Amino acid sequence: MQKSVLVIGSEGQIGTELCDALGVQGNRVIRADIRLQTDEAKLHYQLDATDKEAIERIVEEHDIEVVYLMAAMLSATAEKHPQKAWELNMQSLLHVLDLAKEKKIKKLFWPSSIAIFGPDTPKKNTPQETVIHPSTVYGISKRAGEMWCAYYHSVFGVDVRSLRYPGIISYKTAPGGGTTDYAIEIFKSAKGQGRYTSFIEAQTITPMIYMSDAITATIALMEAPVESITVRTSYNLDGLAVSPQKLEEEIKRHLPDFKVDYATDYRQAIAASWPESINDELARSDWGYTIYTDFQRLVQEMLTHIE
Ligand code: AKB
Repeated sequence: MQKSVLVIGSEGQIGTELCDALGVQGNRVIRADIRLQTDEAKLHYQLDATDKEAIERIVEEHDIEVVYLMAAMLSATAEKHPQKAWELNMQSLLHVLDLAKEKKIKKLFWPSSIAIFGPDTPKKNTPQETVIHPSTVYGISKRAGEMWCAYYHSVFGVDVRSLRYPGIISYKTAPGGGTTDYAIEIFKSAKGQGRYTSFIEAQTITPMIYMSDAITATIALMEAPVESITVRTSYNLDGLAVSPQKLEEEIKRHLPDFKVDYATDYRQAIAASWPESINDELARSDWGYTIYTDFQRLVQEMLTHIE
């Protein structure tokens, strides 16, 4: 059945591809973003995600059932603008949680991140419940958001669902301000200049997934029957173990002259504070999380499509 869904942050890295996928599924997709959309064929609003009344107007005008709140300030930028990051990441979430509490929407998706984990979290096969002491502003906001989601679910019965996304690698829309962005820049440089300067150390591993797997997981979670959702903070999701060195080696199989130089900066400490691999048993057993794109295929796809 056709649903009206609102995607806030529709012009961002995940938002653009999520809107397309939701549209293909037959939903009526309303896009909202602080950035303007130039394609007039798309139903789009310019929206500040911290403006509750503006969100509410769109929800009422279009009889929105489901909201995907994808607007956020990511880890690297948030370290530069802590106050702004906190305001955007928290206010926007509390607004949509309140709309769900007031029964103006039925269901809500909100992304968390592996950034909720900190340097003292077990690095490998990180459990769903473990030591969670984030060391970044972004991580703190995501962990606080998870707790708000669990609170609104248990106290007000809000159907809010969430994933702890690993780094997401994609070619359609560039990410902005994340630490894992290097894993996209590297492909652009490989195809452009044949050389890349990495701000992350060669052997620092973080879990990452290809965009199509992130979108499939998001939609699977949102379509799962309510009784199968056992995690109301946010689900752990593992990814492929990616490092600059591994990317360099695999890209070289396609472009033998490619070379990576290293000039690390403050983002190295952020990446090093995150796990290398994640235990995602619950995501797999509750609603069937699967990674379809392996590392070799991901690299091949990125080199084929990135401009
Ligand atoms: C970032 O690098 O900030 C994001 C994330 C891991 O949540 N991609």
